[in-house]
Amino acid sequence: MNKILITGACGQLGSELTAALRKVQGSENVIASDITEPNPNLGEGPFEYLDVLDRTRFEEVIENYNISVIFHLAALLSANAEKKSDLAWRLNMDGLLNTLNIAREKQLKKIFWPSSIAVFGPDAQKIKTPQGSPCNPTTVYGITKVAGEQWCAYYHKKFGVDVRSLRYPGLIGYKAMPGGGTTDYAVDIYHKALAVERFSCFLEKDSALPMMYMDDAVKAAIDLMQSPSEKITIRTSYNISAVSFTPEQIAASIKKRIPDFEIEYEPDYRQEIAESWPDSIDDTPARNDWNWAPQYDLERMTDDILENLPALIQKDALSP
Ligand code: AKB
Repeated sequence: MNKILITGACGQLGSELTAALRKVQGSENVIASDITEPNPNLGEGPFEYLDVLDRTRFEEVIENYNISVIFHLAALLSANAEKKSDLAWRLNMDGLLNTLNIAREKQLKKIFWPSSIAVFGPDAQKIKTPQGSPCNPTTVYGITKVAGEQWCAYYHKKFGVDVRSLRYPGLIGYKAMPGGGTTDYAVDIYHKALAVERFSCFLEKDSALPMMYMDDAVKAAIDLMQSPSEKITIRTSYNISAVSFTPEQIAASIKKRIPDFEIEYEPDYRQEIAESWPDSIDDTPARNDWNWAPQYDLERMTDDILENLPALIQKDALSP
């Protein structure tokens, strides 16, 4: 059984990926790590305090647990990266390079690293952006993701590191909150709707963005990592797509189930980031190479969140 390390495990994707991998691989084989306290969403299992910029400590954790696979998720997202560009470059680049160098030196089996639709900029095809569209981002986060993709392809070609990657769209889940992203509004909106609060959206009502429900995001990472190496023809990062919607469309989907829900639009600096990204993504290579297919559209996602989130909110309210 492979021993897996997840960096940034307390984040939005990390929490749910850790819990899912623990179910599949056994709790003791999945080591969660982060620079914050572990949260209950991770489930039972080992946790290590790990700053991925501390190479010595990183290697120590790899050795102590005999790790052979890393899901390296620790990063700053788009909105935060615009505000803290130095930190974004250091964390997003040096964290990845530490991971790739450790993988190379210790001959680890596999690495997963998330890229993003943020690799695309205003010159990319806006609708159904193909895999090979130009990657000329106008955001700090996008620049780190394009550079990261090139490092992944380089380490694979030059040193045989089996690193695999997905260009995630905005991820929507109800268990863990995102932080510092441009697509975060699509998570917050459900919380405000259930709290019967008027929701102020930081994007314009017609800003379409590619999005994905968390169950699909977790499944995509696991499917990609389980695919035979020879099936992986793209070593920068795969486009993957699920749904695409505007704030007005997600609000309408909620209003169908919560008729009193109200939304207003107060676009801020994140509007410019959103405008530089695609409206929707073409993911043909992922579908052809490793049979990628999403399970959730907007309506199914809204049903699932509005069915499960109330119980979670109540549990949180009751916990000390
Ligand atoms: C963000 O909004 O920064 C992320 C992303 C699209 O990569 N969710």
